[in-house]
Amino acid sequence: MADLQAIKEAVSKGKRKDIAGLVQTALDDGADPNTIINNYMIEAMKEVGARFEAKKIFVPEMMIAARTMQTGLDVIKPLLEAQGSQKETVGTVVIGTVFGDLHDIGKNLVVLMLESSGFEVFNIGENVPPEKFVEKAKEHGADIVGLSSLLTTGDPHLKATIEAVKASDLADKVKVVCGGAAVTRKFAVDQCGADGHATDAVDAVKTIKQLMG
Ligand code: B1M
Repeated sequence: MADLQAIKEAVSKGKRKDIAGLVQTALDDGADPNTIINNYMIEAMKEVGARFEAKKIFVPEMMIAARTMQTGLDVIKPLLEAQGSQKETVGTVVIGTVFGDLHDIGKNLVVLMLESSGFEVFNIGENVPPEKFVEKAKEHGADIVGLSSLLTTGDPHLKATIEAVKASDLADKVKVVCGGAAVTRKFAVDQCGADGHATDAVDAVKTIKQLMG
């Protein structure tokens, strides 16, 4: 019987050696990959964030938890990728984490969900300056530019990136979608002029499909 709570605890406590086995056992027992990610791994990271905020843990522990989650996701990834492999490309997305921000787990989950929904995705990494988003969107003929931002200090960079896309000759062709724990719809869409905002990876797929018409 799958012990999903043990997966949550392993991520939360950074038990990296245990996580792959626990996730594989859960999958073998028929657990749904999305449930494992959304209800257990992401919840564990929320706990980690709360403990960090309360100064009960520090950056190294947060890093170990992140690596543990990544190791668990690596076990699930082939399953999600297989879901998307037969579909035709429904659109092209260039996605990155904004300048100054090194958080990548949420963005990588969005990438995984988009790919498994038939999108061609170019993941341009973390700490990405505005001009690189524009350059890569042109290079890959993107329909969508996706911005991920986890730090409130990223707000000016998010704004600058949206402005850079809107000021370029991509403005008519490309829609900008933002997400990440630090980003609100009010800020991204109402104040900065983004075309869409998504709260999680599933919502990102839904929002992007809606914007593509
Ligand atoms: Co960081 N960190 N961190 N951290 N970290 C947060 C974000 C924080 C909220 C923790 C806290 O204080 N509670 C806080 C930010 C506070 C703020 O700005 N308001 C914080 C801080 C302060 C910092 C440092 C400044 C700490 C320091 O050095 N003193 C530092 C900054 C480094 C930098 O980026 N320059 C830092 C560093 C790190 C680590 C490197 C140790 C590590 C990241 C490792 C990595 O990513 N490879 C880390 C971690 C792990 C976290 C927490 C604990 C977890 C983040 C995570 O991976 N969540 C985080 C606390 C939290 O978020 N509760 C925290 C799981 C992931 C699946 O969720 O990323 O939210 P998330 O993605 C979701 C949605 O947001 C959405 O979909 C995803 C899937 O559902 N989404 C999108 C994300 N991008 C999207 C794009 C879209 C649509 C949806 O469209 C394009």
